[in-house]
Amino acid sequence: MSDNTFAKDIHKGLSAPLKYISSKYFYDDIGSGIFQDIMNMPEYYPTACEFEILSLQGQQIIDKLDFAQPFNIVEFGAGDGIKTRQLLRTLVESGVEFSYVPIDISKKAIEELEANMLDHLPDLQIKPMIGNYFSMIEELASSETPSLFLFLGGNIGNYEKDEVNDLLKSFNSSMKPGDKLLTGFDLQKNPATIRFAYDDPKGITKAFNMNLLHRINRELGGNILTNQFDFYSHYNPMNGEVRSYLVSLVAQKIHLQRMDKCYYFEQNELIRTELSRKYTLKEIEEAAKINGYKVLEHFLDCKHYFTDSLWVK
Ligand code: AVI
Repeated sequence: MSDNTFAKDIHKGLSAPLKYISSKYFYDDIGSGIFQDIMNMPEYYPTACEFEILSLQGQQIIDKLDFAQPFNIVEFGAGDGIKTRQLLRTLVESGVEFSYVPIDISKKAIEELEANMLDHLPDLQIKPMIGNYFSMIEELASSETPSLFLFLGGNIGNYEKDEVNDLLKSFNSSMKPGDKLLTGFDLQKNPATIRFAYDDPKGITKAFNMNLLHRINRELGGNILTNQFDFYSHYNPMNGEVRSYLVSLVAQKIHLQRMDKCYYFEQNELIRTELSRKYTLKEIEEAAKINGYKVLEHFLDCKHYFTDSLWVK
């Protein structure tokens, strides 16, 4: 992603009547480090839940695939790959013939992932692809080899409803009949559990959000006084949405040197930063149906907090 896209998106978001910054901008090097800290927090349960599913139910997931060998396991946005590694280990140890194809836009992320996977699983066949999901998935669709696509980590929760449908439809249009999709969905549960996961007592999630302002200062020559902003996050159990915001504590003007532009804030004005939607199993089944998939099975953790849901085209 070029700096120019960042500058344009920030300008657009801070000029909108309801200001926003896309959550994709959380993940610069510093933000990715803070996200690792979030995944290690006791309050942030999704990581441990999905780790449990992929460690303990790998064999059941594989049995459900019903693929001729060899096949591909294609992963969108693999991150550090620790959870995926649990599933891959089960496959390697049972002598299944498959290739692991992680896709990421960042060359650095892919190279690190490849080295790390091979450190732990030296017999793994890994064929990394650098680029955007859709062009890569089309390339894979032209081969005869069946594929399981992985979209893990609950990342789907960060998309608005219409974006979710667009994404699932685009995946579907590039999949072959019989290809499978395994998607991680965080489930609705006791609202207090969700609230703590997104507003932790140590302020790590706050730092994750504040890094957006630091990033604007670093990359766009901003003069933002970050202590003039606070973080606010809210879970609405009526619709399953966690919405996160930055709040301007005072009426203020910020200047971004890179674009030579000023942006004005009223006291208590919000910047929307993130949606983290929590699903019910019924909503997941509806999403599968309207986007051209059949649900094969929901693989749940023991607390029923999270599911990796396996669908077939
Ligand atoms: C990456 N994504 C699934 C995380 C989530 O739970 O929405 C990002 C996150 N935001 C705050 N904490 C974690």
